[in-house]
Amino acid sequence: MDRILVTRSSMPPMDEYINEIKELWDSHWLTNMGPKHNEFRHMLKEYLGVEHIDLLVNGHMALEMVLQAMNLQGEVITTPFTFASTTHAIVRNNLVPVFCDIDPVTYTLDVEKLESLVTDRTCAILPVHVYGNICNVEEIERIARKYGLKVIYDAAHAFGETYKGKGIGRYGDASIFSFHATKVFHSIEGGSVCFQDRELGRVLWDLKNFGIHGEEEVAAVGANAKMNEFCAAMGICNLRHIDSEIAKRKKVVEKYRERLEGVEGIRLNAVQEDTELNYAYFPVIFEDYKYTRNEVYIRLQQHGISARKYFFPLTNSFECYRSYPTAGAEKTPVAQYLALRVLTLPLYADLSLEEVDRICDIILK
Ligand code: T4K
Repeated sequence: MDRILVTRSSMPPMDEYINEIKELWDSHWLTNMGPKHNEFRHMLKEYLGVEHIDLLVNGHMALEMVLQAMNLQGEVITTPFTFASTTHAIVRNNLVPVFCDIDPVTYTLDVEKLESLVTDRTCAILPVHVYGNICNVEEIERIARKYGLKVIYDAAHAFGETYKGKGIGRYGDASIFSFHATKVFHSIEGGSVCFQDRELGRVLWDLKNFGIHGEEEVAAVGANAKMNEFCAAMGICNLRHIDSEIAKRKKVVEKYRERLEGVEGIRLNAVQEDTELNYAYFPVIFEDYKYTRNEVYIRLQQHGISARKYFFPLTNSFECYRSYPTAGAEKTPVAQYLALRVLTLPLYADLSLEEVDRICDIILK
């Protein structure tokens, strides 16, 4: 039997991609904001229902560069229950991460604990819509306004989601999406920043392309974080199929829920109101279940099934963050509790319902 991995990249029909990249052979134009890049950007703007969007080489650089573009200094309040990228982006901008605990139901920043972490050094809040669970955007906005803080959402998991009928990329000062191969929607590698302020967009554009304004003019100290034409072409193809991919994922999630909902000791992701989901991940919390999370993980491995401990360890327990005052998993007990008990089960559009049954049989046996 084939191994089942935690996810599998969606592939558009090969002919479609070949058709798309044939133009690249004809034109010899491969990168530097070519026609595919621009077409993809317009398509995304429409699909995501955002005001402004720019494309970057990946989700991480989108986050790192938007923080840089904001020219922030001081402390950034963030969650440790995330992929390494979120915290790294803060630190690589010479900013200090201040770790806030998470909400036990949504696993996103606990807004009850957020305000007490604001100091006169705080410059921004960087929450994560983890697993596609929407943060408490209203309360985060209220606190940010009260203290004059920027809000940058790591929406790497929340592509295409809406909250109260509004594209999720429209909340905060900026939101980043990841289009990595493992995501609900991908462009092989890729990412984007959605933002409200045109001026921020101009600075970001400089940062991603060496600050070049013309053949003889370099106006800013930029780097290179451009999306190439092959990635943009993949994004264009995948975007044509995104709705049916999400619909297929929904069926997989419904099957998991049917099998696992109500089982003693197993907690599933809470259903949020006013939210249109993308079914990015299927996290399961094993608390007082007859087997521990690690036992389930190993048992699944023995059957050729690779579930993942997203997100364990917490980023505030990484060796490289030891010296930060708020580091230490014990300081964020809810996040620590969940990180020790969570397993994200395999989920992708082509995962068959029979395979979901097999995974659930192994877990429940
Ligand atoms: N913020 C958050 C909250 C994030 O989760 C991420 C990325 C970022 C920011 C940064 O965005 P990017 O710079 O990556 O655009 C994966 C992804 O590499 C990473 O993008 C993602 N988060 C993270 C949660 O998961 P790994 O180390 O678990 O990936 P890997 O190589 O073990 O792949 C997982 C499974 O995916 C494989 O078992 C099989 C499947 N797969 C993988 C690849 C590479 C495919 O089917 N096709 C592929 O090409 O990090």
